[in-house]
Amino acid sequence: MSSKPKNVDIRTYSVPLNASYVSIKDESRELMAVWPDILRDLTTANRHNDVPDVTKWLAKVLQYNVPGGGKQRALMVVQAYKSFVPPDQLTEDNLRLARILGWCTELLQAFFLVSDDIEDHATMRRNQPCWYLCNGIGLTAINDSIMIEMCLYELLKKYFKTKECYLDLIEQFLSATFKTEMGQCLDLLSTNFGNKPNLLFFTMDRYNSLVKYKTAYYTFVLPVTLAMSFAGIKDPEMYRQAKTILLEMGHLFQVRDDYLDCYGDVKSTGKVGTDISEGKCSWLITVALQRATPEQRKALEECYGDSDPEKINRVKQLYQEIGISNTFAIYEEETHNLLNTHIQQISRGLPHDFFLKTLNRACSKIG
Ligand code: GPP
Ligand code: MG
Ligand code: MG
Ligand code: MG
Repeated sequence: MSSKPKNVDIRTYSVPLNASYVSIKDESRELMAVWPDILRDLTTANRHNDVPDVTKWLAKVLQYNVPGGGKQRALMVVQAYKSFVPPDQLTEDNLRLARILGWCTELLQAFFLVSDDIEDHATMRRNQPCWYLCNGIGLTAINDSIMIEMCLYELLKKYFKTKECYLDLIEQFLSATFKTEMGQCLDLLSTNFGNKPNLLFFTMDRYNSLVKYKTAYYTFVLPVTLAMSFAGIKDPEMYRQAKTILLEMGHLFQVRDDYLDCYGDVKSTGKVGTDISEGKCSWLITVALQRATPEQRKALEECYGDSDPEKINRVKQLYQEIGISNTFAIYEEETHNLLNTHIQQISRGLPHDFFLKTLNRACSKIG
């Protein structure tokens, strides 16, 4: 005789799952399988059917800007949830909710990227033209980015409103958003609004604050602490230790992003770098300034933050003379080793395996 309770629809019946390892590729497929439902939730909601032009447009905005990336943040939410949740709560229903929470982080990311590409005068994102450059959209993309942001709160409300963690999830999203915007502000102030940047401000201290705020919180801390909250974790010390490690990973992640802006292959990054022409306070220029001779510094001052291709090439040439690629390789190796050690040192039942896998996936070594 079957032990299944009577009158239960087996499609939604919540049974604990075998927490067997699912590869990232499989998890990415599982996430994609949820996406059509999310798009439908956000664009065919009954209460907006009096503005069909908007919901039609929003569907286009979301489809172009949300699902096409690596989904690193969503994957992190799901993998963290699987690692943190007590086994008896790892049900198909809860996993689906973790995937929806993952899509909320991807909506936040899409909101940031649409805005960031306008602000950075970028041309390509995820191997396609930036949204603001499509069909004359231009600065109206600002409104699209804000709509994408609000979609995440619509989703949260629909699926988490009755959960104990609902308010905490909202507060986490709001707090990470504000931090990211402050980091972006520091990033944009450094460029001196298209005038020559003042390279005296490009110190390692400033760089460290900038990447902590503009990248590390929303890319690493947020996905993991959202998953911890949904998994019912309350111990503040667990959050504190997780945050320390995740901020370090976020730093390495942005240093890699800065390196790839100059040295990455467009086919694999899907974007064309603009850091030198925009005069960004990137890791490369910050380290170059620390090591430059007075002559090299003078040349950097003259050429950095200019869109003239000759000046951009001169900066790249100076990076080569200063040996920045080698400095990066050493930094990357040392930071990886240090992070591995720090992960071994965390306690309070934090899952080492999850942090090691996250490090190797999100900050995998270049070359
Ligand atoms: C990465 O900077 C940081 C962000 C994308 C956050 C943007 C925040 C906003 C509030 C708009 P980046 O410009 O180096 O990223 P990329 O190299 O992907 O353009
Ligand atoms: Mg950018
Ligand atoms: Mg930027
Ligand atoms: Mg970048």
